Amino acid sequence: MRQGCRITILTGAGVSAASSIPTFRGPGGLWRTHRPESLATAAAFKDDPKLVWEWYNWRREVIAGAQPNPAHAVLTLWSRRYPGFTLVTQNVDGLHERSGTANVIRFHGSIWEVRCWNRCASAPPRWLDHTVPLSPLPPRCPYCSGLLRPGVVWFGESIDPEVLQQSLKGADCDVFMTIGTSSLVYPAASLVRSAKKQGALTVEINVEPTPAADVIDLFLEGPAEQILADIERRLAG
Ligand code: BJW
Ligand code: ZN
Repeated sequence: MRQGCRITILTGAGVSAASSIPTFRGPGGLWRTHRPESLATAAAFKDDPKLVWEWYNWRREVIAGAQPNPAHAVLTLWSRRYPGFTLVTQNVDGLHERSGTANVIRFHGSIWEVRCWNRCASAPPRWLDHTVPLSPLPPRCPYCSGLLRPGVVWFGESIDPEVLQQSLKGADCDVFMTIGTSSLVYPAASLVRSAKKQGALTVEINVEPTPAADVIDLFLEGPAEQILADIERRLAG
């Protein structure tokens, strides 16, 4: 990680775990009796928009009360130090941006954005709404009175083509780190594979191994907030 090194980072829910935001597939990942996988789909929203919004409303409250942790802080330092730095995050919580990280690509959108479910002609494609809690639920489009939906990417939906293109560009780097993600969800999980194919040194930081193991050069086992702080201490010292 010499000066001038092109570093690209992929983050997942594990990076926000130390900010007390539950991961999807770890302890606390279950909401009421529902698995996130069964709520994060357009079909679930169509079926019961109020239920899906209750889940997002709850998560918005948790996130609004959370603070970025030392993992976010180290990545913010690196984003200022390394010219080619790119951070692709699957997280919708906005904690990287709140921590001040430069060059963040939001792969799965933002929980703070809303969109008109009907894509009505009068509404912009998406807009910010920081209201916590949203009430009444489900919230309504101010332009057509139809439903609003969260500005996130659900299963079965495509990644914004420009976001995907920028992320794939980021995979052409010297060091690619995949941090705090289960590596189960595609196409995000393919980025480390693309980086490896293009000759990057691949590093994984996680409390347990993931299916990315076969393309990982260096596995650092432990909490991201501790390991990143440790790497930064060694770089600085
Ligand atoms: C710590 C820690 C600490 C804890 N320190 N670590 C190829 C193969 C198979 C399937 C597919 C494929 N290509 C596409 C698919 C289908 C699907 C998919 O991937 N399915 C698989 C699950 C089987 N993908 C899609 O549908 C995607 N779209 C797409 O491909 O479009 C083209 C297409 C269209 C139509 C049909 C088919 C294809 C879209 C995926 C969208 C995912 N959306 C969500 C919800 C976002 C909104 C919201 O937040 O509500 O994104 S699902 C959820 O999973 C969320 C997350 O960003 C994502 C990843 O989760 P993440 O971050 O990995 O969290 P966890 O909880 O799983 O893991 C946490 C990790 O942290 C663990 O490893 C812990 O050990 C670790 N950890 N504490 C370090 N302190
Ligand atoms: Zn509308």
